[in-house]
Amino acid sequence: MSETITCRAAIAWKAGEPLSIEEVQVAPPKAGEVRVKIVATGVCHTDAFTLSGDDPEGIFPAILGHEGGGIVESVGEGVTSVKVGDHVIPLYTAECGKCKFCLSGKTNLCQAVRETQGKGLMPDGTSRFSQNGKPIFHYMGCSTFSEYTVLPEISLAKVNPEAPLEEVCLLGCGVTTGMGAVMNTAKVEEGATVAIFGLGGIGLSAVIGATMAKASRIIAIDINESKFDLAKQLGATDCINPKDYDKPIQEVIVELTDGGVDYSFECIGNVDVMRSALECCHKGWGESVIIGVAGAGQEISTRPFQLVTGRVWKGSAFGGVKGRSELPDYVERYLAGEFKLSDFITHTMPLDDVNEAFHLMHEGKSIRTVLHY
Ligand code: NAD
Ligand code: AHE
Ligand code: ZN
Ligand code: ZN
Repeated sequence: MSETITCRAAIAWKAGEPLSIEEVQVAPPKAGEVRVKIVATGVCHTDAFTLSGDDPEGIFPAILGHEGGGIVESVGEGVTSVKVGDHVIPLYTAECGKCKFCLSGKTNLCQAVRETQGKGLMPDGTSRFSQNGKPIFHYMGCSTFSEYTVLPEISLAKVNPEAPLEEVCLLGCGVTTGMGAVMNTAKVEEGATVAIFGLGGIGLSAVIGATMAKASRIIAIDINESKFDLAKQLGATDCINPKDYDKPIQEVIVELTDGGVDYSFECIGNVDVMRSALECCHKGWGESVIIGVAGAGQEISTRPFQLVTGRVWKGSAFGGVKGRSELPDYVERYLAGEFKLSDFITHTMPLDDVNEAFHLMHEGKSIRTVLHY
């Protein structure tokens, strides 16, 4: 049986306050659990969203971070699918293979540990994190802003150890989400027209997905034009800044595309843009996928006629990807050179500088910052 580890972690004590790097205690993994030494983690906009206080599930004090890569340090009783030394990617969407959701074959949203995860706790209803005896909450079941973290076995994807964790950590959220939304959720087909709203880590990954799907036109939309170069490099055919027009962006796109796009993706978390993304879709068949996460109390709206006349509104979590059975193959495809991750890593820094990573994100200066431990 392993011992409690004291290590450094970034603690979110309160909504809206900077994280604080402090020592925490990480208890040994219980039955069915695994303790992981985090090697690197990306910083996703969802971390900032929860820290802002807008997340209805936000709970403090907590250790944020959910886009990590690490190495198994110890395993609890009964754990069989991973062993000490394995390289793993933490999953905020577990895959138990047994629950109604897993068995349905229709969704990646395994619910086996979702309820306790949403309360910042492990499946037994307690936390493995504490500081001088006072519990600190987990976050999205991952808490990768800590040198060590504990996850349920079913929340770990075992990946090829040849893959650099400093890069494939991005497959723990952003890149898989964007690519998966295009390929699994929308199932964009060759020749289709696509509009992607928001060119952060998620939107640019959706551009990669659309390029791989051989979409004929990939319209990339952002109010920050510094994102356009990389979008074009990844395959965007048109880059549009809504601020350049004096009419709604959906009208601009409908005109550009002879009636609207076949597929659109909202990768921002702005409910007004979600409406634009739906309404820029082609009558009769256009599908819009919401990926962005909107704050507590916010709601989407459109004229029901938009749906009556054949447009479809969908959402996608983690790109519809089943983490344990499908994520290892994303790592293999990355290793085979099918797509690059280094393009996304605009900044790397130690965990100590996590607040700078948030600052760069809010300033629109980063795509992804990767924190090293
Ligand atoms: P990001 O901050 O890196 O990128 C957001 C981009 O949107 C920026 O380039 C910004 O300039 C642009 N933008 C902001 N307002 C805009 C507007 N009005 N019109 C056009 N562009 C605008 O964020 P990210 O990490 O790429 O995450 C994007 C969203 O996806 C967030 O809401 C995040 O919480 C969510 N997300 C969802 C999932 C999921 O599984 N559904 C997974 C990861 C992230
Ligand atoms: N807690 C929020 C919702 C947050 C949310 O939608 N999370 C996405 C992943 S974002 C990753 O960067 C997700 O997968 N949701 C599905 C799930 O089960 O959480 C709220 O509104 O309560
Ligand atoms: Zn994320
Ligand atoms: Zn399940």
